[in-house]
Amino acid sequence: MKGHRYATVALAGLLCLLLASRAFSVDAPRSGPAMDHSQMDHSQMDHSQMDHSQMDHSQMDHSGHGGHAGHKMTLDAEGMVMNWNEDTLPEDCSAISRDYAFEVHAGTKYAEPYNGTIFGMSQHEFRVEPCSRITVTFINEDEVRHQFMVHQLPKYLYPQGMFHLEAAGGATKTGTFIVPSDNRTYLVHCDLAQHMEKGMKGQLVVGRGSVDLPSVPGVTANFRRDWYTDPVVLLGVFAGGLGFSLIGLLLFLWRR
Ligand SMILES: [Cu+2]
Repeated sequence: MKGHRYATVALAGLLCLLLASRAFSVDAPRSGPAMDHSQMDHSQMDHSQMDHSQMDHSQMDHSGHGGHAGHKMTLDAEGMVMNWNEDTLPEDCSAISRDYAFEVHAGTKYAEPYNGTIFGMSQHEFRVEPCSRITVTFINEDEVRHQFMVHQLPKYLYPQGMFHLEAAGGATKTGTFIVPSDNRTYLVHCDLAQHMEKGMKGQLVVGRGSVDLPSVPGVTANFRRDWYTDPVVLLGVFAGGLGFSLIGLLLFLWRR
């Protein structure tokens, strides 16, 4: 009876070892200062507010580009651009450091290099300097609708912390936004059902970035790599796993 329990301990230990060894096999992170887990909190991404029915016309700024920051949106049959910002600086920036223009193609064709994905983008990682201005031209080569959505930008500048392009099948949408000064990694994704899970996921790395997001096709492994990037944690898991395995195994053999 007892032997059973010890065997379980040994098994748990082996499992830890397996996890640790898997972490070792993944290439080392490029940069990883503080692990900002708060940033990973998906519950903060309130998609309930994204309900299209809620995008009533009263919220739309029909004054075009002349309006104040945020609440800016254009919507037509081809798609939409929401919260574009080409001239209002984030509070922590004194000037625009640099201008970037990314041409992002979306479609099933771009998923081909990545196992287990159906949708993809022509690039899944975007590296920019802090306080830079980014113009994205989003070209949808599929027949279904796709989105290019950036999350957790400052809310005083971008309502819901979001910059959002949406292109109908075959359509192209262009929009511009300015990132703040902190080193941070932002989630880029398509929010249509199952599209992110099926490959439409990317990361926007500002400066040195903060964490690598998991499961970004061609960029990060399919698990929370940031859990394992701290060598102390890694060694702890490894040592713990080894210890549990040995103790469990010894007790199991001894009690038999
Ligand atoms: Cu999509």
